[in-house]
Amino acid sequence: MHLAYIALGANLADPVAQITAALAALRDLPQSRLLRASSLYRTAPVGIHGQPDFINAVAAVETTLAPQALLAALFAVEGQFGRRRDFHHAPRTLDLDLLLYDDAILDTPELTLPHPRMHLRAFVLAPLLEIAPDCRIPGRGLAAAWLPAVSMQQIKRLAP
Ligand code: PH2
Ligand code: MG
Ligand code: MG
Repeated sequence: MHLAYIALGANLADPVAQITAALAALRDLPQSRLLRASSLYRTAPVGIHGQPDFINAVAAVETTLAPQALLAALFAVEGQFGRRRDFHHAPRTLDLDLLLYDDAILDTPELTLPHPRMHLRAFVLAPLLEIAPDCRIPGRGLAAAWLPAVSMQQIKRLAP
């Protein structure tokens, strides 16, 4: 069994409904079990301009899928949610990013682990720390130690 963390994000077409439905879809991932899901967070776009706010969350999944197979399963769910890849950082109905897979460090064209920008994003760190307060990012130490550096990024936890 392996432990993976997945970031969910959406900023199109009723993103609260998209992320709620996506969390339900993660329950149906093959060879996997959804262990925990964070609250939903409303977050200002990071690194992109002139787009609507995002809804973000993080989920913990136990899986026997290898990292590449898990990534393929996540892409399949994005497809079910009508994700189109029109251009880099296009607004999206659903983005599922593999953040962590055990303490794997991996750098391939298809997949980089840990996710290379996760420690710079409040919209990842806050929900991740909600469900895994002691989480470590391989090569970067405690996830919690990165939170002060992103405190200017606007994020708001939504009432459950
Ligand atoms: N995803 C990005 C880029 N910027 N900003 C927020 N707030 N939430 C996201 O999910 C997000 C982003 C690329 O995937
Ligand atoms: Mg992303
Ligand atoms: Mg993505």
